[in-house]
Order: sequence, then C-alpha cells, then structure tokens
Amino acid sequence: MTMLSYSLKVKTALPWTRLCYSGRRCMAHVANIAADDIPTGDDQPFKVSIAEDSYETYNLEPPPYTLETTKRQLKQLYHDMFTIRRMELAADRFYKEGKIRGFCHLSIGQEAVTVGIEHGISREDKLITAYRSHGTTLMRGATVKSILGELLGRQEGISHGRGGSIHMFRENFFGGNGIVGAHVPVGAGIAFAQQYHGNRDTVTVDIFGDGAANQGQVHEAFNMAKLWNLPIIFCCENNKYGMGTSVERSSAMTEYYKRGQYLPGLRINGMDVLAVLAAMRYGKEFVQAGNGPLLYEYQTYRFAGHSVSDPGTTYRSREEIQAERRHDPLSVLQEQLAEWGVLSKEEVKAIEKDVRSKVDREAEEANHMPVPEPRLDVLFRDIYVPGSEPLQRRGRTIDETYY
Ligand SMILES: Cc1ncc(C[n+]2csc(CCOP(=O)(O)OP(=O)(O)O)c2C)c(N)n1
Ligand SMILES: [Mg+2]
Repeated sequence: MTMLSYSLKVKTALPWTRLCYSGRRCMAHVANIAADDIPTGDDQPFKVSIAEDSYETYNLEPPPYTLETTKRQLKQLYHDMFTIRRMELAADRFYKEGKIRGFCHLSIGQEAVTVGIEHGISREDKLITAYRSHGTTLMRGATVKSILGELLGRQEGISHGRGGSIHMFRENFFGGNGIVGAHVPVGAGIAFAQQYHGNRDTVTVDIFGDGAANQGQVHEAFNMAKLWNLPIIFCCENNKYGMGTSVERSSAMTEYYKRGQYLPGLRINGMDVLAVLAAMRYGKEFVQAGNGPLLYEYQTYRFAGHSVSDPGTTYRSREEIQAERRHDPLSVLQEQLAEWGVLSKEEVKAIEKDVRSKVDREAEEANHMPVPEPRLDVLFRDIYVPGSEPLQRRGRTIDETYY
C-alpha cells in the first residue's frame, strides 16, 4: 500500500494565538498536489493539505495541516453534503406546498460543518445540537425518508410525526432541541455520564449557535465541564445571525472561540469540510487524552432564512448573500477534488445525479406515508413510557384538560 506524505505546513512556535486566519471565511486554497500523487485505488490512504488560513487558535496548538484520507472518503464527503442540500431543498418545497406545518429550519450553506464533524468522530460518540438539525440527524444514520416523513407529520417519520423539524433523535444523538442554549448544559451532562461510567472511547460533541452563545447557562456548562475535566467539545456554529440579528448587533465579543476563557479554543473555516474534519479528529484525540474540554467556533453562513417562513433578505443585503455563496462548501470541495484529480467534473455530476434521484424517490415515499390516526391517545403516544404518564398536565388533571 502506497503511503504518500506531503510536507507539513511549517508549525511556528506558537504564542497563545495563531494569527494566520484572515478573519473571514475564504475559499480554501487548493494545495499543490500533483495528480499522479493520488493513489489509483479508492481505499489507499494518502494525505491532503489543509489550507493554512483554516484555523485561528486560542491557548491551543493548531491541528496538523495535513489530513490522511482516501478517495472513497473524499467522495463520501461530497456525497453527504450534496444529500443534505437536496434533502433541505425537498423540505423547502414541501413547506411551500403547505404540506409541512410549524417550524422548519434549513441548514443550506452549513453542510460542511455537519458532515465534517460526523466524519471526524465515530457513531459511538455522543452528539447534541439545536433545532437546525435535519442534516445532523441524517449524518447520525437516519434515512432521508424518515426525516422528511417527520417533517410531514407522518407515523413512519423518525419521531412518528410528533416531533417535527426540531425533535429528531437517534442512538447517541440527543436531538434536535428547541430552547436556545438549553441543550448545552445537557451536553455537559452527557459528557459527565460518559466520564462517570468510565467510558474513555468516546466524547460528546455539543453544537450550538452564535445566538445561543450569549446564554448564561452556556457559560455555566463551560465552567462545570472544565472543573470536572469532561470529555466534551463545545461547538459554536457561527452562521453570522441569530434569527434576524447579526452577531455584531448581539455580541459584545464575536470571537466565540475565545469565549470559554479557560477553555482552549479553535476557530475553523466552516465552509471547508476538510478543515472541519481535521479539526474534529484532532479535538477528539485532545479531549480523549484527558486534556479537558475544547471550544470550537465554525465560521459559516446560512444561505436561506432563519426558518422557511423567513425570506432572509430583510436584515442582510443581497450582495452579502451573493458574496457568501461564492464560498459554498460544495463548490469549495468540488474545486479541491478536481484540482487533485480525485473527482472529475463528470464524476461529480454522476454523484449528483445519483443523490438527486435517491432523495427525490425518498421524498415521494415520505409524501405517501400514512398520517397518524386523528385520535387523542395517538397524539400522546411515544411521549411517556407506557404506565408512567403523569396524572396532571400543566397543573390540571387529565379529565380537566380540554383541547
Ligand atoms: C430561550 C429561547 N429564546 C428565544 C428563542 C427564539 N429563537 C429561536 S431561534 C433563535 C435564534 C438563535 O440563533 P443561533 O443560536 O445563532 O442559531 P441559528 O438559528 O443561527 O442556527 C431564537 C432567538 C428560543 N427558541 N429559545
Ligand atoms: Mg446563528
């Protein structure tokens, strides 16, 4: 098996903070790797360079600027990001056709964060996130059909149609949470349970938004996690807005990766899936080695509105959106793969065609799933373990409750 190695980017002796990051997301620089350096087989490992402006650190050595990967994995990364994109577009269409009720938060533009994180951990690691969670649910092993079915309120949806956009779960995936910031301490609790049970093989990944970062309970979670040396990576997904409020208008300090003060931090170009993946691998090793929690910040952008009912154009300019679209994570990876000779334009088209037809087929299947029976007992099924239902709801006994 040919193992090719490329020169590592020079690691400068680090002061507290490395200032190589330009301060804004930028198109990852395509590394100079000759096409014949890439092995022919899909499973032969080789190393690719990570753009040197991908990271900014706080009390932390940066991750290595090379990533060991395989052709198969690189193709899979593109496949996964494109699947999320198509699934979100299908959800958007269903919503606009009036088939999805309530909230529907899409993560179009943020796919590199979701996919890079999952490829940097294992399915046994724990993960918890906020409400922008369709892509995460998919990456944790759910099917497109079960997610879209959930959005459509169907019995065969992943939460049997009772959870909707926000409340989806899988093994080792603790949702999908609607209260901004409130799941961050829950993540610390999950990490505590891992430590308490002596589980040293896994870590907890706790994802929240820039808006959530201003919640007091987030800082309480940081404190307890550091105090108890919990195996957790706090991941702030900075998409520049909390609903219609920009980070500049909401946050006294927008360097979210430094906000843990006593937590080492890393700011990552969240439009480059390879940088996200390399950082997550590195973070997992760091935490597992007993070094305590980390605080990561992904600089990304949501191309659509806060939720499907928000056009997303009243609080930001079209020019800004267009400029951000030039850093579309799909194009960034596509360009890298073409340059390295891993994936030609034709191969990309073939993956896209395949994904498109698979997502369309599953969307259609979801659309034809039966709706739950319109009975009250059905509405409350799967909420409590049978026999453990409380006798009172909101201070009233059940027979006093009217719907
Ligand atoms: C405690 C609480 N306050 C307010 C809201 C209403 N709300 C829903 S999403 C949101 C913005 C959060 O922004 P951010 O954390 O940046 O996440 P993003 O939507 O950008 O992914 C707000 C204020 C809420 N759900 N919970
Ligand atoms: Mg945000």
